[in-house]
Amino acid sequence: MHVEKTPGWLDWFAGPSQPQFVLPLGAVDAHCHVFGPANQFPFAPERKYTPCDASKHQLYALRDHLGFDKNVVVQATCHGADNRAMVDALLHSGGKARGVATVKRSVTDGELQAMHDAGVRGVRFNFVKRLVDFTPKDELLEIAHRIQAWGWHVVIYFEAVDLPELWDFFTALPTTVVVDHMGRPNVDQAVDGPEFALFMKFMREHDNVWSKVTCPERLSLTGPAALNGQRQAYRDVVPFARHVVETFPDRVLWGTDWPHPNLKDHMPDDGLLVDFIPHIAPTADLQKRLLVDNPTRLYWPELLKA
Ligand code: 0GY
Repeated sequence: MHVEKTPGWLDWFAGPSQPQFVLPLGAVDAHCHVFGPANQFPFAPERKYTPCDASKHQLYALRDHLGFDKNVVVQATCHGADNRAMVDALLHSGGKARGVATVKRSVTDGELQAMHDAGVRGVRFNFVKRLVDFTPKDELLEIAHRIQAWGWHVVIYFEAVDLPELWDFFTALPTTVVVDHMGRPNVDQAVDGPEFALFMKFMREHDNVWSKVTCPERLSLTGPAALNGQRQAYRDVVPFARHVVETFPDRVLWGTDWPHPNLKDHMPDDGLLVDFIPHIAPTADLQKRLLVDNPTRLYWPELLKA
């Protein structure tokens, strides 16, 4: 079956460079996706975009190339609440991938248990209007209370401008809450300006809230241009991500966001993205917490008990 990609869709970067930054042993790419392949796992009818295929084999080849040990595969909106592609990726990872699902109120306990057995450890609530249709908050709250029984957490995706309106809902969530991409700050504003200050307050006042310090390629206005030939791209995002890492070193995660859905201007070289890490986590201790300790605590806690 051939599916037509969204016009202008950028395919992921083939042949990423070798990062200069050597990832610590046990590093986790804690935000990435699989798309299809569409002939095996069709995209959801209600999707807002149709991507290129991005298979589990390609994801795991990237993991090995970059030097990651494990992945957290997050359900992408093009698959709706049909989690089969993501679960299939987990089942073929040899225990090296955990997942975050999208579910509806109608999900059964048996389905949740099967996903748990496959390695799912969270659900994602998406509030980015270009990506999903609205789901009533009472439905989401009901889901959040149900998945607590499995020890799962909630991943939330929203844009900075919407945080004030969503604040009461987010702070009522009973689980650990992981924010995608720092709540998408506008990086032309000051790090200590009112918008990002609200995000920092959100984390400061709620110690169940974590943040992925991900997606400089999505947030940057300066883009991937290197500085003086250095492998330092997306420089305008550094102060935001570094502030979060240094303030909340035990509640941050990092991921590639491969295969980078919906980028319009450029497709990042994933090797260059890895070289962003030491700029936002400048010490070996911060790097180990960000890349190893925190994701292990959230997704593979059994390894810590061993
Ligand atoms: C991301 C960001 C985006 C897309 C999705 O599930 C998705 O479709 O998350 C986006 O378009 O900003 O985290 O991959």
